[in-house]
Amino acid sequence: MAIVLYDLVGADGRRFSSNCWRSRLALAHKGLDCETVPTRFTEIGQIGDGSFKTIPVIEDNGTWVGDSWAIAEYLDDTYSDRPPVLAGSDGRQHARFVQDWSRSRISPLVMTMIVEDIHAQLTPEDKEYFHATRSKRLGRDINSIQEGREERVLELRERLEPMRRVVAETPFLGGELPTYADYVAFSPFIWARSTSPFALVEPGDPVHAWFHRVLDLYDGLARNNPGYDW
Ligand SMILES: N[C@@H](CCC(=O)N[C@@H](CS)C(=O)NCC(=O)O)C(=O)O
Repeated sequence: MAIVLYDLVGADGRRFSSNCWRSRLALAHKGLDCETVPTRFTEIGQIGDGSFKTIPVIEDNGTWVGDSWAIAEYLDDTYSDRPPVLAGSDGRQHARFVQDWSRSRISPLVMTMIVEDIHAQLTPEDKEYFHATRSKRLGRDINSIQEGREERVLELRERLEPMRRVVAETPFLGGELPTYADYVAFSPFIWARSTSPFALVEPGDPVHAWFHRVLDLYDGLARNNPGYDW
């Protein structure tokens, strides 16, 4: 039976959640069948027993797991006969470092470059919800936050230097083959590509080439999602 993944969607069905894409790629990495349930922000509270505040959430034959990291651990523990996505304890530590680096140094900066573009992709109910929650979270109205992104993207590209040096040498952060570390680092990029024409990286940058390698994985699973080609 396919594993069910509750996946965040925009008004036209595009999948744009950085967190959900990590789990979607982890499932593909392990060759596990996955059935996605398109879910809007305002529908998350209706999932399962109603206790989930965020997605991704998976349901696997009656077992419910929320939180992308917990899902990756659950998949490796439960399907240890398949390729490990976290790749053992070293892989786990590596992915943990990349996740915390990306969450503290990359995603918050990317948010300031695409928050209005995300809002534009939502249904009316989700627009209202997103505007209220993100303006509160960011401490000001989201409608002015993107200004100056042309300058801030230079700062972002500077912050990418540690991973740029690795993917200039090996195809993936995981080495010759991708691991969860790649899916974590990829998540803010697919978030942006799915919602915004504003290019975070440009051709010629090793990070851009790596991004396109991950877009092509699993028969172009992420590339086939509606988005902007940069
Ligand atoms: N720690 C969670 C965070 C998940 C998360 O924040 N997901 C967002 C979608 S990208 C969400 O569900 N937000 C609900 C909301 O803002 O109400 C994970 O890694 O899965």
